[in-house]
Amino acid sequence: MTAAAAVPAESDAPARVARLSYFFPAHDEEANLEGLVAEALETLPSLADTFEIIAVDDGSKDRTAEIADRLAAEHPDVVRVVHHPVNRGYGGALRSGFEASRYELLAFTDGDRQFRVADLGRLTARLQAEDHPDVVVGYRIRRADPFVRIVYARTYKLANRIFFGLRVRDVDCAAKLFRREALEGVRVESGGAFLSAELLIKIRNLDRSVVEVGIPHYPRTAGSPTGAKPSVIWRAVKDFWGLRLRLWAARERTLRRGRPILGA
Ligand SMILES: Nc1nc2c(ncn2[C@@H]2O[C@H](COP(=O)(O)OP(=O)(O)O)[C@@H](O)[C@H]2O)c(=O)[nH]1
Ligand SMILES: [Mg+2]
Repeated sequence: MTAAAAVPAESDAPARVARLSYFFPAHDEEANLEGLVAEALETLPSLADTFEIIAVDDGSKDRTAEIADRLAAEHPDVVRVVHHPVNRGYGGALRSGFEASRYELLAFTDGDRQFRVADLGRLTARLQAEDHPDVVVGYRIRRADPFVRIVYARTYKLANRIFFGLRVRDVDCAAKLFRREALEGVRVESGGAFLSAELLIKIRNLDRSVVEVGIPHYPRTAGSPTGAKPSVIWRAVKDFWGLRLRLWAARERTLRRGRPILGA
């Protein structure tokens, strides 16, 4: 989606960065949380000189909140938790992750262990390639989800392309890396799953460069997926059309709506 066509998708630039905030949304992820934080604690020292791990507990009803608080108490310098007393939705959880992040580079994955933390190295390496992109987004090399999800995803991708001109291979791939400057001045409105697309649409509108890198994806082995619940899809459809119609009606005003993604 940028003028980066001449640059190879994978990069052999060094993956190590100075300071990285890594966050993930967790909604009823008691079976994944501890393992994911352990994986991050083991991996991130080889990817960043300084890092923080932020779990966003989005009104979980299982033991996610309690486990997250314990992990933060055990690793006070590096593990932090944001709690939402009431569930806000995927986009709301990502927003809290962005707002809580303190470092110059911000990365997230999902909290369900469908990505390996070590694979964020593919994103950090690409960020440090010669063309110096502002944002690196993953695309799932072989998506490990049921067929029906792949059909939904294709339709969604096409709709984003037609109605927003968004040309990314995998809009919803939950492995993304941002330079803080790339997020400055970006305001978002969605609280649901449309946030990932909205963010890319708005970043692109500011002419910041977004490049893509392939990333392995694994089946969920614990907990249950909720990404294709009718309520989640309905909310994304409403947010999608809400943004599209408002952009047609009053483009500049619409771009000023919403909250700054980095917080007020
Ligand atoms: N914030 C938030 N996150 C959620 C919600 N439902 C799921 N998640 C998280 O979003 C990530 C992806 O969810 P998942 O159900 O695996 O969706 P899928 O991979 O699209 O099927 C996981 O980290 C979940 O914990 C929700 O209602 N709110
Ligand atoms: Mg998942």
